[in-house]
Amino acid sequence: MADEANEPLFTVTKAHLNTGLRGIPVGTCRTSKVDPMEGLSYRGYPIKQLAFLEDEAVVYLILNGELPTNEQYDEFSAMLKSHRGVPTEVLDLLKALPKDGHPMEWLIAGLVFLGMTCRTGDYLKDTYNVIAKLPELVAAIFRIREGWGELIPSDPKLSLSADFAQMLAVPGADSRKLTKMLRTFYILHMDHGGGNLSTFAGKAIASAHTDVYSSLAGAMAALYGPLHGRANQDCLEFVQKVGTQDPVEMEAFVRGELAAGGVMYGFGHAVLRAEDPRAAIQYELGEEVCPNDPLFRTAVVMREVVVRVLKEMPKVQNPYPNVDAVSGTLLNASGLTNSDYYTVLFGLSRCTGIAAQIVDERVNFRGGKGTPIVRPKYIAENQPPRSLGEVASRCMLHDG
Ligand code: NMX
Ligand code: MLT
Repeated sequence: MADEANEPLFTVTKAHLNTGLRGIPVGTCRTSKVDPMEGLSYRGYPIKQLAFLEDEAVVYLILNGELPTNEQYDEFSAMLKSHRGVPTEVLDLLKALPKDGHPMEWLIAGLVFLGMTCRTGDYLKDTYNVIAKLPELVAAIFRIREGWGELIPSDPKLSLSADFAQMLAVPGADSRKLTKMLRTFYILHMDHGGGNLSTFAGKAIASAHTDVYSSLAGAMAALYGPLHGRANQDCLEFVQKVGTQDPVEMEAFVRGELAAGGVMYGFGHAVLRAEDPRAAIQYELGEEVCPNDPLFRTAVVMREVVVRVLKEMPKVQNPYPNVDAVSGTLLNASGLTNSDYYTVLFGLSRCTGIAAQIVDERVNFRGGKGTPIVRPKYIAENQPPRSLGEVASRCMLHDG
């Protein structure tokens, strides 16, 4: 009988080296799956079926493998509420951070501060802590950094994203619209398989038995990159720069940008090979909440024009919109106009999936032993053996 464990899944050739591990299986993921054509599902539920549920039910699903019954929901929600509350000393530390720092740098710092003050060392308890405390931490980052006045306390009657919206209290925003947008955004961004850069980085850090907070801080540093999470910030700026809803003018602009080596932010993906269902959900939501917003209308035209132009470039494996293509224009239309903060919203949500996967890798996999420390092989190159004489001929030996 064939030994299933030794069945080859993938043959690595030299051509796979230095390609960002693209397509090479390295582990298993139970929380979510990214099918190249169908897109994202959480625990087997396509994201479209989950996008408008209660956010804490989706958090429960990711952590526990099934949507909760009403009773389980109430119990879970109460348990999460008992973990709310960011220590005052963390809020005071945030107040001392340089305002010039990017909000993602504040989030990274905030996670480290939370670790110093709230760490239990138990991966699951620390995961509950992070999920429950992050909305208040991120709301504080906005309010302190933007000088929006006193911090607003958490409201125990509200679920995670509704509470987040009321703690943010974005000046001038339509709070009903913004709450709906933030809830959907929160659910759509929670998890995206095991191999996206921030998740992979967070799990790799945790494989050294580093705690959840520092592992997530490292993961957020990965998310901060413009090719990953920060594309949502750059994407709004890009839609603004496109500046026209005329398809002919737009096409000329797009071609010019690409000829100059520019990137079409919000388009393409390392795994997906069709339009991201999370983008499709957001285009639909935009038609409902901000159909006449000029930037939204521009983004809708880009959905056709950019795809058409990218399809002409054989090297681009996926010319279609990804999760970031339109999220910024919806947030902007709901009153959250400063795109510097969009990646922090992505991080607030993605920490859920990353932490859930860290729990699996640290305490559930390999019969509870956890996965070993991550240590892939790099093949040494251009390193001929050196003789002692060569050292002496190239540098001065110091006296000591
Ligand atoms: N605009 C311009 N060039 C692109 C794009 C794009 N949207 N997508 C891919 N390419 C280029 C890519 O730079 C590469 O060029 P080269 O070989 O000269 O280095 C070539 O096409 C092949 O890339 P792919 O294999 O299709 O994509 P890859 O897996 O390397 O990268 C992304 C995936 C997402 C980094 C890439 O599509 C991209 O840079 N997109 C724009 C940024 C973006 O929207 N990122 C958000 C991703 C989602 N997220 O939230 O993390
Ligand atoms: C995403 O949400 O699309 C990502 O984190 C990027 C990826 O899956 O590689």
